[in-house]
Amino acid sequence: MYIKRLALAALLLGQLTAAHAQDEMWDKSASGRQHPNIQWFKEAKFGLFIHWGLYSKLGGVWNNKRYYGSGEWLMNQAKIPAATYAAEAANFNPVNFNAEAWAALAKDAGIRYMVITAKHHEGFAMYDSKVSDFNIVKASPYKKDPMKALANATRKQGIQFGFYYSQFLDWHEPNGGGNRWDFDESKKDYQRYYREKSIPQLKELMTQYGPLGIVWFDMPGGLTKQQTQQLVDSLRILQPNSLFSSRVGQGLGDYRDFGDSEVPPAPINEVWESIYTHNDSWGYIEHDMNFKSPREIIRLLANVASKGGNLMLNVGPDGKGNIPYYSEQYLKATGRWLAQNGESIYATSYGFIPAQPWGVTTAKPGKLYLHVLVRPQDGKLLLPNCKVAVTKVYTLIGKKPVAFSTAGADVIVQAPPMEAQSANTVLVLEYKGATPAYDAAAPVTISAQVPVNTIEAIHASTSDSARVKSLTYSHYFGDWKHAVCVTNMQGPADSASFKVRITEAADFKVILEYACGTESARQEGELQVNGKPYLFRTLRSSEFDKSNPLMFIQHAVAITTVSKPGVYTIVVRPLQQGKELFKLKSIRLEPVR
Ligand code: FHN
Repeated sequence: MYIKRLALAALLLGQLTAAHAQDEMWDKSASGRQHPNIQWFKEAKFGLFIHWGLYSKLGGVWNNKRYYGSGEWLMNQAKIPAATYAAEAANFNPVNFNAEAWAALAKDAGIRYMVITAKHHEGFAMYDSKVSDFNIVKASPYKKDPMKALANATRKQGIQFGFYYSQFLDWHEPNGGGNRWDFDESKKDYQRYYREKSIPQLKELMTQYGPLGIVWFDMPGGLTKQQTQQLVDSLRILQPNSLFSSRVGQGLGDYRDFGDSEVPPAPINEVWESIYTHNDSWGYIEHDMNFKSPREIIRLLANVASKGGNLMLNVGPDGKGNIPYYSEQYLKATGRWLAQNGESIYATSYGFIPAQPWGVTTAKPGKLYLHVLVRPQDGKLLLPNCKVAVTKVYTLIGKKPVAFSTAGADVIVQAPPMEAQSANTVLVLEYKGATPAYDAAAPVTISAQVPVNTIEAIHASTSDSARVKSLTYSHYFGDWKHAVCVTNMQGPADSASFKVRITEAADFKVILEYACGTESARQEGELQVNGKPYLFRTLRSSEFDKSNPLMFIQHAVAITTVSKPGVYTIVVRPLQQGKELFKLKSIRLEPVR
């Protein structure tokens, strides 16, 4: 049977023919055909990404010059000739690599799946490949296959193991994608690259390392949709239970990966994953010390889970095989939080109560988990329009009863005193009856009991040519950021309006958070709160340029007095016809105390 599988796979794979590359958006219908083995992934919620390769040894430095951003792109950033770069393998000897220690760290961190780079764009295989000698066993003094050891150690910890494979970009190969500084792009035969390296290496990885939970493809190219489908179908024969990431390309894959460092602004009914790196680089960079704190990781995980997705957090081990100190410490700290609160993350779906000024929610049948990120001054956690029969509320840790009351369709939970430093305190609300649908059109709650209320652009109703768009830009090279903004507001008819529910009478300082280029600066805009106009003039922050930081300004434009609780409409629009007013990221309301 097994031989037959390989023969059939070879037959299918051999049918790949020349064509143009295009990478279509995720095909929702594809995700509608859920993989029979998808359930473990939906429940896993927290994965560990590892970028480890020859680049790790270089640590973001070449010819005594330091590079910033994606360390795994050093060869490309420094335009290092392939032969010169390949010679570095002779100095790559990760003698400190310890598969059991890495697997134990993943376990301690509460990780449920691990994906490691078997071959990144540099073309260097981190495993014993018979397809190309440019690999850790043949070309480095290490001479061992770390992937074999790590796969075994990881599975021993009960963690799903998978490979990342760059199926198209390969800067070592004349016919691989991406290396335009050594090889003439117009002379490249991508199909030959797929036939001679990419697909044979994928077959090695899928036949020699045991059952793979995931094959994580990246930067697709060089194949048509039909060819990609053929590739997927043929690889499925080798690993029928493995899940393929959507970056296999052409809208295919078993679950959707968002952009790097991107979280969708609201829950979506798909199986999806958000990927972040622990600092600013995927591969190790010795001078990148900007690690996310345990607090940031725990709150990012809660935010991602509250929208129904998985977080796969990346670490970049160095050239000796050491995981960076802060990655180890902060993954362990995250694991300690998960050891006590994991019930509110693992196997949850998004909560039916949208994000509130106090935090976010996740859910299991009959249970709503309240992730309290900001304790209101009066301790009252409003669950607006919470149409369930609440039976009890308690602290997740210690199961201590928590008082709650109902007022109309609202439920108000009286939060107990909390540790001021708590990254995320979880309360559990149990209820009887059906789970209500998530109401994406619910008004945004504004409270005078928290320091700041943020109305994100995703909640805007736009008119005329105004549009809500996700903008991608970068700080360092490859360090992608995403911001959902209201864009293209060029005249009074192009407005963004927001329905908000203000829960107390108070004065609020209104702050517009936007990006504004030179051409848009010094234009007049109008803010309305229930029709009462407040004028402002835009301030210059930065132009929008994907390769540069998009700088947002928090521009306080008004104090507004809310005389009684209720639902209000806030509108922002240009006062005159002109250039785009700005890219509005959020409106912040700070109660004046
Ligand atoms: O180019 C790669 C990059 O090096 C890194 O591997 C990320 C991880 O998601 N993927 C590509 C850029 O999105």
